[in-house]
Amino acid sequence: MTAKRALVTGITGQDGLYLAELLLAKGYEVFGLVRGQNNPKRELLESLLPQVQVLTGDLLDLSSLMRAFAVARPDEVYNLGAVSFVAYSWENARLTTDVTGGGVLNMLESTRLSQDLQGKEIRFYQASSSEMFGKVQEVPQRESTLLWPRSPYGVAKVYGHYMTINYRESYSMHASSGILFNHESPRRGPEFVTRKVSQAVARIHYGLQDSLALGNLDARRDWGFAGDYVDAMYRMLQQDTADDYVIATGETHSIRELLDVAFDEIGVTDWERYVGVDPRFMRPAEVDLLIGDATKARDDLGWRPTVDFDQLIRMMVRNDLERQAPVAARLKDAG
Ligand code: NDP
Ligand code: GDR
Repeated sequence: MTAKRALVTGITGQDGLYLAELLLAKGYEVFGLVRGQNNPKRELLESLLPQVQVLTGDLLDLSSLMRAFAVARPDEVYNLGAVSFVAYSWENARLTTDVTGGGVLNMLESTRLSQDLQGKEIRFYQASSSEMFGKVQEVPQRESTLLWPRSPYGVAKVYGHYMTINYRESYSMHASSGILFNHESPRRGPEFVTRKVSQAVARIHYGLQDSLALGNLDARRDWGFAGDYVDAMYRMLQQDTADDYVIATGETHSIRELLDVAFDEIGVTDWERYVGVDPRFMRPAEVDLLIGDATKARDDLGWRPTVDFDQLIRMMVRNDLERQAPVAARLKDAG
């Protein structure tokens, strides 16, 4: 049997790397879209996963996407590329709208046209987000919960989500949307709160930094492990029928609880002496409470999370302790 072919956008991001590993392990030929003429993350991708075939392209550039589809001739497409940092989306609202929202349309249209050209079905996955729920309308949030986004990022994701549904309904495409709640890992970008905390805790442990400035400590999120969540993406595209699924742990925790666990890993119980609140990290509008109901994914996809909040945060702190150890050793040697 010939290997299935997958095209992944956002392959240099946290989820892209985990998904590429999963697909390669399943025997897929994986093609990854990388943007920019000199993207430093390309090197990292190529050293980590040399089997991935890199294609250059940008979600803003339909011609580059059509070219990537012509080369990859994919059976499955995972659209993970996005401007994904919510705080940044207020300062770069147009760019976020174009990439995170408009990029989905470019990908759907490329999929539709390539499907006609290739004469075979192409299954499509859209990386939708719990940020679409925004202002709390229902607890826990499920597929039918009213969407009320609270950031330019959230609004752009709603556009992509409905466009995916629209292509499914208009053209009978196998287009699924995963409404994923926050998921983290040692590969999480340091701008996101879990990694910002795990990195700072490790540096505080080694005396490399003595304080940590954060924003809203009362926000609550449903945090899971990225490795589990990419498996849900894959499972969605193996279904006979495309659909939308909430992917979440069903547990919610505050930033304060995150700090409790992260500092506990280095034996510190009074983290208040290190942590300060800085208004620069407060958002113009906040999503106060996210907690997801993934019953549909459990029943239809057989998916469930394998890593809980405590394990996840400790995994991240331990990884940052390892990463910071050589820095601390160099500093000690120097003086
Ligand atoms: P990351 O921020 O780690 O990765 C984003 C990826 O998008 C990077 O590979 C980035 O490339 C790429 N990208 C950005 N702009 C463009 C562009 N113009 N053209 C092509 N590619 C582009 O995100 P995650 O891996 O965490 O998330 C993956 C997807 O899932 C995103 O769409 C995100 O919005 C969504 N999501 C994430 C959740 C989470 O908790 N992680 C939850 C719900 C949804 P480069 O490396 O060059 O910057
Ligand atoms: P989020 O993740 O906005 O939920 O989006 P992030 O980790 O940035 O924020 C989570 C919560 O923590 C609060 N917070 C801080 N956040 C950051 N980044 N830095 C701080 O200093 C800080 N202090 C408090 C935030 O206000 C917020 O309430 C992530 C992204 O991966 C999106 O792409 C994805 O769609 C959603 O998760 C689901």
